[in-house]
Amino acid sequence: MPNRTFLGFLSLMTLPTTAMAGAPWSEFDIESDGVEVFTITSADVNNDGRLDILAGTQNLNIQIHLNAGDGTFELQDDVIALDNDPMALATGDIDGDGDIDIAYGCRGDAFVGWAANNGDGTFSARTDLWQAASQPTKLVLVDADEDGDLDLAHQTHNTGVLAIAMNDGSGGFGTPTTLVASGVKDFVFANVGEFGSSAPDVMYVTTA
Ligand SMILES: [Ca+2]
Ligand SMILES: [Ca+2]
Ligand SMILES: [Ca+2]
Ligand SMILES: [Ca+2]
Repeated sequence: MPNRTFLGFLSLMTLPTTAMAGAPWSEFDIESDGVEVFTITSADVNNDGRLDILAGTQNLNIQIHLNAGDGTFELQDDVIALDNDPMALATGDIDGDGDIDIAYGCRGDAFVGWAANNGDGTFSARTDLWQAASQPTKLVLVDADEDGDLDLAHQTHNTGVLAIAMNDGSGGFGTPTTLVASGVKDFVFANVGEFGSSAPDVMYVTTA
């Protein structure tokens, strides 16, 4: 049976088997170099069939921990150099060439952008797309208009803006359309009803 995994602060915990649901989780250190990590996600960036770990860290950096398949990870530092600290990451094939690209949102300048995967887990120079109303705290790649490419939604800290920009199919994005102007705390895309189309709907929560 596959292990269920839980990712914490650059650590990994795994429940040995699903039959041992009451057993304690085992914890493994992945990286502890003292660099603050703001956000993590996982995706197979080098296309070897194993999920790698991506971390947005202080020092304007996105790190990738390549999964060796034996419970160890190989750090790739400064994979994407930024001008501000990345606070949100999202992964998906943004340019439609079959490999996993990375979208980021930074504090400070509040830029949202992305970088293209060269196919082997190395990345070409980043492209800053737009400046959000304030620091982005969540990014989601979703084909919102059902044209076959991943569109990019963001939510901002404090101001609580929810906005989305449509992909031209090759990673070019227009100006984001504001869906909710303020107060958004979280959101998710899912097709919860046939309101005239099969496209994903967006659900969100706001402050009172
Ligand atoms: Ca991999
Ligand atoms: Ca790609
Ligand atoms: Ca590529
Ligand atoms: Ca689309």
